[in-house]
Order: sequence, then structure tokens, then C-alpha cells
Amino acid sequence: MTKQELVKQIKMKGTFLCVGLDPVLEKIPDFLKEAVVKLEAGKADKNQLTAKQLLSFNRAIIDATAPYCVAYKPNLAFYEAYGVGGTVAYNLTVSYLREFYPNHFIIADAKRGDIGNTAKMYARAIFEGTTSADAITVAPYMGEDSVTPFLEYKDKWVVLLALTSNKGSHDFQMVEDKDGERLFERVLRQSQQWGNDQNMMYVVGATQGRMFEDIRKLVPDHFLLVPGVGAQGGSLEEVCKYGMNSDCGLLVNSSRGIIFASSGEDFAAKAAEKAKELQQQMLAELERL
Ligand code: OMP
Repeated sequence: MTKQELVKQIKMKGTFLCVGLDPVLEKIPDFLKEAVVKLEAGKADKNQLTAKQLLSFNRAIIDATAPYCVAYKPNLAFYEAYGVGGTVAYNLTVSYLREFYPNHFIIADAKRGDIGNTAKMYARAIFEGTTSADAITVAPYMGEDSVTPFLEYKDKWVVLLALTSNKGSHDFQMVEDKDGERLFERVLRQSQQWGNDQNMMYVVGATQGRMFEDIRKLVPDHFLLVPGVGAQGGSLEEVCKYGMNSDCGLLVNSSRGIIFASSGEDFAAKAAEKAKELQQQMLAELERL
């Protein structure tokens, strides 16, 4: 998907919400898991059951939240943790999105970063074939040749970690060099030689508040992927105040706050409610543009 297409979706739907698809088997409502077991009636092995349980949860969440978001972000950890069944669930989730929600932007949250030769294989895994995502999260630590293989794909995106949402973001990302430049600023500045605002976004945590002002000085036009509202306590209002640009320029992610809003039979309806709440706040912010 191109930047223009993404901006069009945001303006048309009045939302820049990204729903994080981070399923955890133990948190999936029992009735849903049991329904899958019953349906399979002993035909499926453990991996197939896991895949079907994760997929049926994701499908229900996607169907309920699609009107209120423009993007989905499955984090691969939540699939890889379940072995073969989890990997199948990831692939089937992306296929489901591609078939039924082709206008939604898909971010494979894989946080890759390795030598060029290996990065090429990571890129192939995420961007080629029937389950190809639009974007992948990448750590910048190994430098240019670990990032550029992902940029060789047309209309695909690298989402580079800049200033993350967690406490540990201060350990390295905030460290200053002798000229007073912080590491995340160096990442923002230098990586602009590798890609541009049409194929590169940056992760900035919603918990970083006014730091968005400093970030916008370096990357006024790039999209920012902003996780950390909801469960991590980041403020959507602050993110918009300091981080929005004339295209919107934000994809704000919430995972647990939406997908686990309820553990009962109403889990999908509650997820839709939470997504709609965020969408309404986002609409108000977009109207101020
Ligand atoms: P919730 O805290 O449940 O909304 O989930 C946040 C999601 O965003 C998880 O998939 C995290 O791995 C991811 N994330 C962060 O929480 N902080 C970051 O700085 C970066 C990411 C990310 O790259 O998406």
C-alpha cells in the first residue's frame, strides 16, 4: 500500500487506529475454544486445534473492529510461541485480512535486524507469497545493510524502531553522543539516507509524550507507528498534540486494550466498543487538521 492510499483510508474512515493482533490462548474465551474443539470432533491434532482457535479469535476481532481501524499489527511473538499451530494461525490471519479487508494496512511486528544476507530471507518471509504483509518492524542496531533488503520491495514498508514505549528505551535510545545528539535522533537522521517517507515509518511509543516534538523536527513527513495507548498508559491526546502532521502521520496501536476488553461471550462486541471509542477520539483530532 502506498502512503497516498493509507492517508486516503485514514481521512475517509476518520481513524488512524491500528489494532494489535496479539492473541494469547489462555485469554481467549473458553466458549470459543470449546466451540472449535466440538467442531473438530477429534479430527484435528493439537497444532491444528491451536491454529483454529487462534484464527477464530482473530477473525471475530477483525470482523468487529474493521470499521474503526485502518491497520492491523500481528506481533509474530504471539504466533511463534505456539509452534507450528501459531505459524499457521499467523499465515491464515494475514490471508483472511487480504481476502476480506484488502484496504487495511498489515504490519508484521517481527522486530528483525540481522546481516544483509539474512535480512533478505526475513524480507522474503514477510513480503513474498500469499501472506504478504505491507510493513515489517525492524531494529536499526545493525545498521544500513540490515535494513535496506526490506526496502527493495515496491510499496512495502520498514517500520524502524526509534524511541520505544518501554522503560528500557532510556538504556540506549536516549544516550547522547559528544555533540549532544541522542541515539534515537541519530537513527532518525541517518536512516533517511536509506529510505524516505514513502517506504519508511518509525516506531515512537505513546508513552513518550512531548518527545514527539523533538521527533517531528527530524521527521516532519514520515508516518509514526505509535504503540502504548491502552494497557501501557500512553495518552492519545498528547500523541496527537505533538505528533500529528498535515497528513495525520500517525498509526496508533492498541492490542490488549481492545482484543481482551472482555473474556466473556461479548468479547468481540466489547472489542468493537473499545475500538470505536478510540476511533471517535481520533475523528475529533482529524477534524482539527
Ligand atoms: P499493548 O500494550 O497490548 O497495546 O501492545 C503493544 C504492542 O505494540 C505489542 O505488540 C508490542 O510488542 C508493540 N510495541 C510496543 O509495545 N512498544 C514499542 O515501543 C514498539 C512496539 C511495536 O513495535 O509495535
